[in-house]
Amino acid sequence: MASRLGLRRLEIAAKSILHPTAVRWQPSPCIRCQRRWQSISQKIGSDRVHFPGAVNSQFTTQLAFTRPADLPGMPTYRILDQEGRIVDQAHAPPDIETKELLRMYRDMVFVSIMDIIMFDAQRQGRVSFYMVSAGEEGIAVGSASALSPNDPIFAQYRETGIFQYRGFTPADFMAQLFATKDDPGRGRNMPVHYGSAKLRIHTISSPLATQIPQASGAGYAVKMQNLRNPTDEQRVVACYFGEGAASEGDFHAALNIAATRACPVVFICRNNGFAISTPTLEQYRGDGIASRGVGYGIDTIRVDGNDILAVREVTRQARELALQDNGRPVLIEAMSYRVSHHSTSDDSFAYRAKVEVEDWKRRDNPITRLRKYLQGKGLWDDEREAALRSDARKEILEAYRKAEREKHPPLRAMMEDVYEEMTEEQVGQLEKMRGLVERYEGEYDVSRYEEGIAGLRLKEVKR
Ligand SMILES: Cc1ncc(C[n+]2csc(CCOP(=O)(O)OP(=O)(O)O)c2C)c(N)n1
Ligand SMILES: [Mg+2]
Repeated sequence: MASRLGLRRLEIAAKSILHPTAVRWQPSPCIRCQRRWQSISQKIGSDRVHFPGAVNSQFTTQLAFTRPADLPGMPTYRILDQEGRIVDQAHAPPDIETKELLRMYRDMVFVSIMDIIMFDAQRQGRVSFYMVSAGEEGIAVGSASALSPNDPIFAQYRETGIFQYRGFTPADFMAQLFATKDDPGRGRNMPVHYGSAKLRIHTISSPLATQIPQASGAGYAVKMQNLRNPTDEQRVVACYFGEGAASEGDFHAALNIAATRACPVVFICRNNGFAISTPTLEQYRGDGIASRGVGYGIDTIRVDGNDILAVREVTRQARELALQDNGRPVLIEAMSYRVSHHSTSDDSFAYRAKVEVEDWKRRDNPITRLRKYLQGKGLWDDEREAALRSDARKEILEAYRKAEREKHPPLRAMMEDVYEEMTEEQVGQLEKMRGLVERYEGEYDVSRYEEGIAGLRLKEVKR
């Protein structure tokens, strides 16, 4: 209770900066407490008692368990069918400029081509690891296109399309994948763990669900900023995760705190049917991840993740909703199918049939769906397709070849940035390492690191 009152005080403080005369901190109870106190006075003969823990529950004499199997599944919103046609002719499709439609298409194609090239690069031993987002490009690109470029993003690892849409260049991707001196993470992360302060995308974390409570916290900070600076652009936080990550405790804590503190966070779950080799049937028994949002009192929608127009429209409206009433969370569950192996370390045909994958590839794919839509509108043809693919390939390979020749950051970078200044222990370890490399010259190839052996020298260390 003490911390809740503390947070409430903070909210009021932010409001009082905004409207100095209108809001003053008073030790009055928070809205939830008021509601609870009001609930004590009940009308005699009422058909419900406002229990503080369930304020709108009617009395019944029917003893019946609520059985999930009897409830209808949450519907899946879509605009386009698998042939790229508008499903409901009575509703005009969202008004999206041609330039934007083509940008979304190009970005999806770009990511899919980079995925093929880099998957092969791993197989050739040129990068240590890679993860593709085949079949899920529409979720990343479509949702990113509906956010403001200033909305902070927390992502998992299969949302390369977000980086592409926000302006990551082929050189940026390659710097991270090849751990070059130009990687802002200074080569200290596994490939595909991109991050960009400039593009407001927090660095990807390997431990699942790390980013979800972080997003709720950032959502609270953004809420305060929105309240304090009402004439500035009002922002939301976007948070992506897989349905597998939603099995982590962090997911539940994050959604609950975002709901109770009314944080403007758009949670976007990619439900692609698998957490590595575990199919969704073995991951949960409820109605997907969407049903959990409702459980936490969060406005929720399920969308066809292979329909980029639907993903974009749902995200656009979720963003608007998230900014209502000084902020509130929204959950989107985007349905798709993980066409690829989980990563380069996985062989998915050990646990699923090849024919199932081939079927999904052929039957439904966000790229072909949008392509058909564009062709139907006369905005795309085979010639443009060939040019796009060839240009993207050229651009990626050029950046790839350049990054492959680039040096890694100096070896001391592995110790830097942990603390503002290196600790004595770190300095000692650095010296020890230099001693080893000098002693066993020939065993360690340090030529691929900037400054070579000098990169381990103490005089270079910022202290
Ligand atoms: C805390 C934690 N547990 C386990 C893992 C190993 N792991 C990496 S990815 C993954 C599957 C995640 O599935 P999902 O969230 O559905 O994302 P998808 O790979 O399907 O995109 C697992 C279990 C991990 N990285 N972190
Ligand atoms: Mg998954």
